[in-house]
Amino acid sequence: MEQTFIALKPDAVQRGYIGEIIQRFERKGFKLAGLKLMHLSREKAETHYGEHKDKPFFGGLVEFITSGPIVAMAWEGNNVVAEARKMMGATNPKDSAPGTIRGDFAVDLGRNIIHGSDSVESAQRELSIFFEPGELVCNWDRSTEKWVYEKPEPAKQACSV
Ligand code: DAT
Ligand code: MG
Repeated sequence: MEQTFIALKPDAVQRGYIGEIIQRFERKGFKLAGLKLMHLSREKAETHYGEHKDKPFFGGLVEFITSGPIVAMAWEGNNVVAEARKMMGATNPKDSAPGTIRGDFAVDLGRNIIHGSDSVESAQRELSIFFEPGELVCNWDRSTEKWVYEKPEPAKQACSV
């Protein structure tokens, strides 16, 4: 069972969309494995967005992501990394289809309200930046599991962080 890292950026928190966005992941059938409201340090922001450090928008991106509280989350499910990216829509909201999170809630590239890991490897790396060992909750039995999956897997006993 895969895990992904999702962050609701400061614009999502300020605009009051925490509940609505979380609801989309719940309704889909994904399972929550970690959740916290936090103010990201500059150091962690630079590590998280390290792949973009030579891009012209890097400074502004770090400023923005550290400008207010964010909601950091771990979500679990079959193919959740790719599915969450589909639910989020294209990076630039002007290209995000209506019905996607960015398509429905955002207009501007620099205020695109949500982050989601782009691969299983990125998810692992990012989860370990935002969550301390022991903070994720992987081993809880969800009573609806057999209504989400035809062949449900038992809850993970060991978390990835
Ligand atoms: P994503 O967030 O869809 O994974 P990304 O990793 O390419 O997209 O970029 C990270 C964030 O940086 C993105 O959510 C918004 C911002 N960004 C990307 N390209 C940009 C650009 N050309 N100008 C300004 N901000 C940009
Ligand atoms: Mg990215």
